[in-house]
Amino acid sequence: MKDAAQRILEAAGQGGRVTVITGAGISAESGISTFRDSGGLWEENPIEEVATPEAFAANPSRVYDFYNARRAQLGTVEPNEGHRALVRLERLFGERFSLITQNVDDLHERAGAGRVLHMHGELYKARCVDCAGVVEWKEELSLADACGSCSGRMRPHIVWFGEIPFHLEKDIPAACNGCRVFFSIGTSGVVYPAAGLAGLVHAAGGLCVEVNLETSPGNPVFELQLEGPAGEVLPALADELESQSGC
Ligand code: BJW
Ligand code: ZN
Repeated sequence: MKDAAQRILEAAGQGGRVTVITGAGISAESGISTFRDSGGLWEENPIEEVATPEAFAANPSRVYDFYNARRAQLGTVEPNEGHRALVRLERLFGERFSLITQNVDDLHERAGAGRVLHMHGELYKARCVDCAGVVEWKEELSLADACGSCSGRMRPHIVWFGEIPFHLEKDIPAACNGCRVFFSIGTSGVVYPAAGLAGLVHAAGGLCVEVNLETSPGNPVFELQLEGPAGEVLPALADELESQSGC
């Protein structure tokens, strides 16, 4: 870990941008299922039944049930050491640090993260299908719920397949342009455009670091691969980065 931390600090330099993207793997140790691992969410819930606009149009109750169950479970889990270690990295790098997540849970925020760019939406929000108004939503959502402004149908504030992820116009490009160190943490890297961000940073000469239970062998984008549970790798990395920066 000593050498990894040294390479990261060298690449980040004095003013370089440090950007993190997280996926379902970082919340796995909190008890939230990933999507594509064995026993993952897609096994019992096929994508075409729960995570496309067409699925919502054809059978909204099925889609509401899927997200109602996940929203209810979210209230029973806590952030883990991986989420907390990223807050230490945010403190270390300050304004130079950005956090993008594909996750729809709020565990980064509950661990103490500042600004989190939720590119695939948020479980604790609902959106009006007609006027696109977004509201906090911690309860069950159903066909009976109507928008407070225009009486339209409410849907989960989630980016389904075929829909355009959030923050792509300004904040995600700002986090990735000129980024010197990019961390890809707990994601299988198969869903685009999220999966393409590391490649953009690599092409522009930034150091890309993969943290995963099983790192991707031979992927030329990731010059540094730290294999293991995020809840163990990230605190160890934060210890080294803090110690080598004299914090
Ligand atoms: C650990 C660990 C531990 C475990 N420690 N690690 C061909 C056909 C059709 C469509 C496409 C196509 N090619 C591209 C597309 C587009 C499509 C896409 O990418 N499809 C591919 C699957 C082929 N993408 C889209 O449709 C996106 N929109 C789009 O492209 O719009 C067009 C456009 C974009 C930009 C500009 C202009 C136009 C939208 C994608 C929406 C994704 N939504 C979902 C579901 C909604 C959220 C929810 O319900 O929660 O988001 S899909 C699902 O996958 C979810 C996740 O955010 C996303 C990524 O999954 P993630 O996080 O990587 O989880 P897993 O399970 O895959 O991996 C977990 C990893 O953790 C594993 O690697 C483990 O090893 C690891 N792990 N425990 C560390 N303890
Ligand atoms: Zn409305």
